[in-house]
Amino acid sequence: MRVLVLGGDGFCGWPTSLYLSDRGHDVTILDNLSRRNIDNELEVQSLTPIRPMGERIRVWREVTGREIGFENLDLATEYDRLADYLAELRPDAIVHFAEQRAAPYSMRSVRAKRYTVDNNVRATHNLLVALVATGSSAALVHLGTMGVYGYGWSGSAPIPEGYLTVKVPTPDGEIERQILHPANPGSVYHMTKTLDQLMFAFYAKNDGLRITDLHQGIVWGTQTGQTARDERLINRFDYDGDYGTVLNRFLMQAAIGHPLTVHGSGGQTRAFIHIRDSVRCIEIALENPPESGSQPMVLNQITETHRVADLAKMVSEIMGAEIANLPNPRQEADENELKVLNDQFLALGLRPTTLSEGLLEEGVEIAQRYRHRADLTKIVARSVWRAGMQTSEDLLTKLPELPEEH
Ligand code: NAD
Ligand code: USQ
Repeated sequence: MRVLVLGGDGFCGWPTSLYLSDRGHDVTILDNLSRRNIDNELEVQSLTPIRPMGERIRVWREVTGREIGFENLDLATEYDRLADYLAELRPDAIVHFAEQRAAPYSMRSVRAKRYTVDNNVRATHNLLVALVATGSSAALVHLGTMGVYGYGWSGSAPIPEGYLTVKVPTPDGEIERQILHPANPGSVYHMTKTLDQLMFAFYAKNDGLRITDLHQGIVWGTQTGQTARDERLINRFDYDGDYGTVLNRFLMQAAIGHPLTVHGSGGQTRAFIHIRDSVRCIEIALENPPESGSQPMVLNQITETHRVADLAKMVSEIMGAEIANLPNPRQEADENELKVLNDQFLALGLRPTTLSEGLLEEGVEIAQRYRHRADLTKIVARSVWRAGMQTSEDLLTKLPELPEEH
């Protein structure tokens, strides 16, 4: 397949691009490198030394003999270039990762809230209009989030895959309807993903676009079989308070001797998926697109759920790290239950890579290799959901010496 990967320079997009290229697909990346610019703005860098895009692609060619195309293009503001590009390239499939994806970043300032909405909503809408305008029949796979469902809305009832069957009372008795699961976003970022869902429903109905929306859980891990082939292909590892996600942060914190930063009591339960399963899920979704005329296909892209406090305990026991319970900068429930259905991916052949000591240790090893790149002032999360919420001071001022065996 000729596959266009939008946002292919990012944490999920880069390993996906390499995986699809390795599997024989003809891959072109479109990315405006905004994520690298946000690193500059936040004055923090990926813990792993990610290389410039040109070098990444050159090394991939050196290692495999395969070409990956790249175009620096802003989906949100360069509509005409996007439409020209789609008309010229005529992709068979498109994977859309290109959005501002950090919930804390989306809450940190008025500017960041507005940027997140402007960027994400316009990027997705421009893409949908351009597909229609160019008469493209490409299958679109979008990376959505488990966070569109919210946490705890349905108590301990399992979260279905996108749609909910409800009974509607009418004067003639009850009728049964399938509706999009009620949206219950917990941040401006998550809100943009709920808006994406409405746009997908409209363009699938009105224009027959073939859309799959993957409601993905928190992705953890760093390397895939492809990114590990050469150090210059290494994947991004975010650890800062805005972009670092909880399990990778705990692994990095354990690796550098920093206490594990549990927000509140750590009673929040979230869904997780390893990066290696994430790239495989995208391939499965590309191989199984919906028919034109059907509603967007929604798949829950998760393999397991865990409570934050349990993850901290597990990492602490394996690595001997301390646990720090910090004030929670987010407005979220102190604890929630979470059961999620992922039957479609399992039926389509996903073999889940669940959390294991070996994989956790692999994450810690990578973080240890690059611990000298860690900036201790960027670890505590300080973007608050409402003005006046309390955050912690830095927990460490100096990188601790590691014991001999490290
Ligand atoms: P990322 O920030 O590392 O990558 C996103 C990429 O998109 C970046 O390279 C960025 O430069 C690019 N981009 C953003 N706006 C763009 C625009 N207007 N035009 C062109 N390029 C643009 O994020 P990620 O972690 O790789 O996440 C990818 C997608 O998966 C996101 O949509 C995110 O919401 C979703 N997702 C991520 C996770 C996770 O844990 N990382 C979990 C669930 C869902
Ligand atoms: N948390 C801590 N300590 C930390 C970091 C986070 O206790 O050091 C807690 C948070 O308070 C929250 C939970 O861990 O309760 C998850 O936070 P996170 O930053 O790991 O994940 P989240 O903000 O939900 O966002 C990430 C991705 C986003 C994706 C989402 C999937 O950044 O792109 O959409 O995971 S999901 O969580 O399923 O909605």
